[in-house]
Amino acid sequence: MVDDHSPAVSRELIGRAAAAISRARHVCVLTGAGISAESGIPTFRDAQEGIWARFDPLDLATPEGFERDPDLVWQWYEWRRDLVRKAEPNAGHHALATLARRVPRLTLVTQNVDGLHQRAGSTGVIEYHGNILRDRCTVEQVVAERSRDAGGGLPRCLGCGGLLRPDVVWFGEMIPRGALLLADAAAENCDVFLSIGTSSLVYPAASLGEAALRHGATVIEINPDSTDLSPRAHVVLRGPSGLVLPAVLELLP
Ligand code: BJW
Repeated sequence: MVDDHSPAVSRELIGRAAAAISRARHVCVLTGAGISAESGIPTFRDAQEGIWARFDPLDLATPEGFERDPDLVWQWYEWRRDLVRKAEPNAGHHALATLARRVPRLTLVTQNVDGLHQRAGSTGVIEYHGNILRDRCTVEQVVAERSRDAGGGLPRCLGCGGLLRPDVVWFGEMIPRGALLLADAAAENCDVFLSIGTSSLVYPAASLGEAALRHGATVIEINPDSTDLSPRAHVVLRGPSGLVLPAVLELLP
């Protein structure tokens, strides 16, 4: 099946990945924007479309960008929220939800803010960079509801009237403490670490694969392109996760 669409991924490599997973007591999975690409959500390194083509998403996803032009940043987030609401989980998300039932323990850490893993049936997902569908009050620093009388202006907090922002982690901001600790522990204690659809450029998420390597895990990468992690991974499956993950599942005993 994968061979039809993705000749670079041999059955032998898929078999090696499946064999490592079938022996594992604890599988830790880190996903990035690439796993949602097949659901129609652009990655951060994809060329942006339409009016967003002029902007670098990595500039918009910063506290400085929001301070400079909150209206622009909100427009970008509203556009992405709309994409996320209309998107459906793809075969890669579904395969990971199934995989969790086929191994003794699976920890799923996602850098994605789209909630598609949960919608595919994954539970206990560690949202490392937050969730785009939630708002946070910039004054109270808590998840907040929107005031209804914003009058077409920027969204305001129902409780205190403060400016709202998306409840996500921008560059220069700390990862939520609980997510950081749980993800570190999983990376350090797993037997198999799966890095899926991430460029492995953004830290501290990118350090999870490095921690897994240091602690002796078998590291498997699924990505159509090469990343900084690729030369150190034990198995590299060069293909789209929506094709590769179901093929790995098929070969599990
Ligand atoms: C497919 C596919 C298919 C395509 N199938 N695959 C050195 C050490 C430590 C930290 C730093 C450091 N230098 C700088 C830093 C700080 C910074 C950082 O890492 N910068 C780098 C650019 C160098 N990190 C931070 O600021 C983090 N916080 C932090 O470090 O706190 C401590 C601190 C505080 C104060 C000062 C200093 C330190 C926070 C990072 C927050 C990142 N936030 C974003 C936005 C989230 C909200 C939103 O969505 O709007 O998170 S940016 C963006 O990057 C987003 C992503 O989650 C993240 C990672 O991107 P990802 O998922 O890898 O996507 P892409 O687009 O990069 O790659 C997609 C991949 O998919 C590609 O490889 C494709 O090939 C592949 N693909 N189709 C499978 N079908």
